Amino acid sequence: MGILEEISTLLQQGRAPKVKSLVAQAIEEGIEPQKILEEGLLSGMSVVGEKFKNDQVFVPEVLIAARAMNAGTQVLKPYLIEEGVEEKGTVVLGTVKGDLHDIGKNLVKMMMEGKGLKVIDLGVDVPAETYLQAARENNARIIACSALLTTTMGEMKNVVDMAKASGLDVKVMIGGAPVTQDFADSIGADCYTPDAASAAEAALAFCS
Ligand code: B1M
Repeated sequence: MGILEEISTLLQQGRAPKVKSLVAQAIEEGIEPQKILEEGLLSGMSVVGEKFKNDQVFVPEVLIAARAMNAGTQVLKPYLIEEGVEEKGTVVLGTVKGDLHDIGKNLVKMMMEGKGLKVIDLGVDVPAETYLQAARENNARIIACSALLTTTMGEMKNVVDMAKASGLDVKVMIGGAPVTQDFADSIGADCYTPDAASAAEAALAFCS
């Protein structure tokens, strides 16, 4: 079994310390950090997601896998972000109200910081008004919303509507597994991106 496949398997088993050390080993072996993220960590997490959907694993197993995912991304973090880049703008980021998923959001944060953007991380379960208040207080150019549940995506419309009504010069970016370009268009969001790396690119473009 190759090292990336091994990382994926160990992540599915929730073996955080082992995932951490294998990610470090993969870096030492010269494997691209982005490849380790996609073909090791994210690939393992997607198997867990499928099993979760089919009732083959349950919340505790998913949480343990999520912990292993976080252990791996912490090792990757310094390699995914460019050092010494000057600050290019401020982004207010969070997972929308009612939604506690934060792994994707944390990846978005990591990638945005890697592009030299300052990220105010509001965490999870963030009401629309909190995004707006934080954007105002921090003079942010962007509000970035993540949602993983079809039941919480609707909160993004509240953020867009409040941002428009506020008169602030702020763009609203959205993303997360159930979110699509069509949905973004339907609620009038300024930008949808399918993954963390393209979210960071788009945010930088808005700030430039
Ligand atoms: Co939940 N969960 N979960 N869960 N969970 C999903 C999302 C689900 C698809 C599983 C399934 O059924 N297959 C399903 C949603 C179904 C739906 O809405 N249609 C689901 C459900 C139902 C639930 C609960 C309701 C389960 C229950 O309690 N019965 C519950 C809800 C809790 C709540 O939020 N109120 C719940 C709970 C949990 C855990 C707490 C156990 C755990 C979260 C732990 C944590 O986040 N700290 C969890 C997990 C881990 C998952 C799965 C397995 C993995 C999600 C993940 O982290 N993926 C997930 C299944 C799946 O997605 N396949 C599932 C890895 C992550 C990197 O991907 O977040 O999509 P993702 O981010 C991607 C892109 O989407 C994008 O960038 C990343 C890639 O680069 N992206 C953005 C994300 N945000 C972005 C923002 C952007 C741009 C791109 O711009 C701003």
